[in-house]
Formats: sequence, structure tokens, C-alpha cells
Amino acid sequence: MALKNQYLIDVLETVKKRNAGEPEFIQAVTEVLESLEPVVEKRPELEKENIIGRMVEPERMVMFRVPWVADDGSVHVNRGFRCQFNSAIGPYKGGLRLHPSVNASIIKFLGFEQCFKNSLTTLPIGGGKGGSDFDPKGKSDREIMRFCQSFMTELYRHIGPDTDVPAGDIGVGGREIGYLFGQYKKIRNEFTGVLTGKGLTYGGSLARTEATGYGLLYFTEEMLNVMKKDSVKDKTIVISGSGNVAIYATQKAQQLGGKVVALSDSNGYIYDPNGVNLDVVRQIKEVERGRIKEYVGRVEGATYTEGCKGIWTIPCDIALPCATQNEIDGESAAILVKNGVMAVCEGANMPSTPEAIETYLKGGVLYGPAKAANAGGVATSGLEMSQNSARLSWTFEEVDAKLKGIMVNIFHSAYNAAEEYGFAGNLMVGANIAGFVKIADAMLAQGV
Ligand code: NDP
Ligand code: 2IT
Repeated sequence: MALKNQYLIDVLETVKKRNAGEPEFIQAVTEVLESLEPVVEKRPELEKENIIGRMVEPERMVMFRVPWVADDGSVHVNRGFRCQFNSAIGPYKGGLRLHPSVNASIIKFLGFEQCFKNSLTTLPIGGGKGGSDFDPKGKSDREIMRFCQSFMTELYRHIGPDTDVPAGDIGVGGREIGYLFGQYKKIRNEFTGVLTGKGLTYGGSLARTEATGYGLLYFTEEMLNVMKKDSVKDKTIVISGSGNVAIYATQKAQQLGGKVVALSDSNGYIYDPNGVNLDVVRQIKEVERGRIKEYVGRVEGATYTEGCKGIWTIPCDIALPCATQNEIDGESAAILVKNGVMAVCEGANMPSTPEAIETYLKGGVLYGPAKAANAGGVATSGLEMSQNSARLSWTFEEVDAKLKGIMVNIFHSAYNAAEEYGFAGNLMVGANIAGFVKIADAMLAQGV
């Protein structure tokens, strides 16, 4: 889909020039600008006030040194980031990623997408993202703690419960949030909801751990109900990754009667034709922090294959990428379509390349884009913020019911916006537009 609107062409040119060498960021911006063409054509004030030009530039990007001492006494330095992308509709909100691949491009693409995702939730949260190129794999608990303390020793001056509220993402779960929170509290002498995904004994919300995976399935179920008069029940499902999102996507898929036959990590994938045994996966991943290949030694009939891309060659009705960006390319998408996949819903952020998305759309596959489909995590983070502000806590059932309501509503917002702007059935265009409009209106109201 090539841009025709001159204003959008100019904005994209500037983005490419200003962010040369940042392919993921340019990829994320290009997709959104292509979707926004009909809105910009319809609303001339967006160009007059240069809303899009302002939206593609983060409000603030901080980059900092994170020095830490390993158990053997050696001294290491990593690079930390926090990208505060847009605060038009609320304090910056978004996760922290710890992975060796982290760089400015990845943090900016995640921060940019987060703005639209957070807007779709209807909660008052702006967009941001952060992280570091620190590799948590193979590190001891003490090393993780010292790294998190050092990271927060700089980050604390940029965040706050009404300014910027980080949470987890790849490599950041309950353990890391605990260390980060502890350090923030020490430095500021304040007990506040400055992070979400906290433990239940110190302000965390029930159902936040499960929220992204559960939300993904609530979205998928609604999409199948409305667009195919069908459901997750009895479907064969392939899920990539075996971290937080993949595990709770598997749990909810199984509760809805689906059969999850494969999971992966960055080394390879397991295939279990009988349906994966989630208790075994959770023991390996959550308790032992082990590798997914250990599954085959514990469950009869399962096989392991090296290399993570091969997971998309397994025939399935529903594919749920829940690992990382660009994990499904055009070639993998073509195999999924050839094998008769009915729906692809994204638990990970930007897991499909532009070629993959084009392949789904041409192949008539239902496509649930990340910004909409994985918004359940941050939505529940928003609910955690509400509970912290009110100094109370809701039951699991209350939070889960709100999460479900939000995901069903997000599906309909995207579905309706797509229809309104002449792209009926295209949830990517619909989600981008629906997320955009609220932020744009807030920016217009607040002046330049
Ligand atoms: P985890 O760290 O819990 O798990 C990540 C999983 O993805 C692991 O199985 C990991 O394998 C795999 N993975 C990570 N990087 C790569 C890579 N470069 N190539 C192949 N596999 C990889 O993270 P989450 O489950 O929290 O996050 C998964 C995805 O979901 C991410 O894209 C994240 O941005 C997105 N997301 C997360 C939300 C949340 O609330 N946590 C909310 C919304 C989206 P390995 O162990 O080998 O590295
Ligand atoms: O990508 C995401 O939405 C997240 N990692 C969750 C962010 C959050 O603030 O809960």
C-alpha cells in the first residue's frame, strides 16, 4: 500500500531521514501512516496543526549508562533507555524490555505502537517504552537484582505515578519489577504505584500476570464470533514463545476448548500432537527458568526441533505469535496460508513483517493486529493504577471481567473504524485509526 497523500509522504520522508538506521521504528511508523490516509483526507485540521508530524517524534528519549557488578567481581556496562512518546491522553505507560537486541530503534517502535494501543483501551494512559541491552539469560538472582537497582538509580528521576509508569515486557517479570520497585522506594522514600505488574503483597493487581495472554484469547474469540460465526473451541492452535504471554494464552485457549500443539523459544520449538501439558511448561519456564526443549524429556509423544521459524510450518487453524518482532516473514505467512490457517492474532508486538501482513490479507485470513490483540496487558496495568490510586484491590473475577469487556470493546472499535473509513474487515487499519483519533483530538485541544 503506497502513500498518496502528500502531507503523509513528507512526514514519512522526514522520519526516514531523522531516524536513518532504525528499521523497526520506520516499519512501525510506515504502517500507521498508511492506515491514516483516509482520516487525514477527511480532516484537514490534522495537516494544518501538523498532528502527524508531532506524533512521530517522541516527546522525550533518555539514554543512560547502567554499570553493574557480576558475582565474580567483574564490572559491566549496559545501555538503558526510556522513550516517553506521547502524554496527550495520560501519563506515559509501557513496559521495560531486557534483551541483548534492545537498541533505540526497538524502544522507539515499541513506544510508538504503545500510544495507539493504550488509546484503544479507553483508559487514560499515554505511551512509552524502555529497557536495556542487558541479557538476563544465565545471570544469577543477585546479578539481576544489582542490574535492576542500577537501572532504577537513573530511571527514577524520569518516572512517577503521574508522569510515567513502566511495567514488564521481554525479560522483565515479577522478580525484576520487585527489585525495580524496591530501589525506587528507597531513593524517593515514597510508596506509590510507579510500576505495574507488582507482586500481590505490595500493590499488584490480581490477573495482571495472566492479562496479556487472556486478553489475546478474548479478542480472538470475539473476532471469530463476529467475523466467522465461529469460536476457539476445537481449533488447533500454534503459539510461539514460552514466556509470560505464551503461557497464559495457552491457558485461556485450553479453557475455551482449543488445542495448543506447539510452543517455542529462541532456540527451537516443541510439537505435542496431544495438546501441550501446561503444568509441565510452567514448571520448566516459571519455576526452573529452563528451556522449552526440556519438555520432550517429560512428556511422551512430543518432539523438539532446533530453530524457531519452523514452528510456522505446523498446520493449524489459529496462529498466535507471542515471542518477538518480525518473527513471521512473508515466507512463513505463505506456509500458514497454504496450510489453511483461519486466523492470526498477535500477542507479541509487531511479530509480522509487512510482507506477512499482506499475505494474510490477500489470503483471506482474519488478522488481529498487536496494538489491539495484545492490549490486555497494559489495560490491566491501567486497572492496577486505578486500584493503587484508590488504595483498594479488586478480586480476580472483577479484574478479569473488566479485561474481557475492554478486549471485546477494542475489537468492535477496530472493526467499526475499519468499516467507517472504507476498509471493512481490515482490523489493522481499523485499530490504527481508532487508536489515533483519541490522541489526535487530545493534541488538538491542548495546542501546539
Ligand atoms: P518473556 O520474556 O516472558 O518471554 C519471551 C519469549 O519470547 C521467550 O520464550 C523468548 O525465548 C522468546 N523470544 C524473545 N526474543 C526472541 C527472539 N529474538 N527470537 C525468538 N524468540 C524470542 O516476554 P513476554 O511473554 O512478556 O513477551 C512476549 C511478547 O509479547 C513480546 O513481543 C512483548 O513485547 C509482547 N507483549 C508483552 C506484554 C506483557 O504484558 N508482558 C504485553 C503486550 C505485548 P528465549 O527464552 O529463548 O529468549
Ligand atoms: O507491550 C506492552 O503492552 C507491555 N509490555 C505491557 C505494558 C504495560 O505497561 O503493562
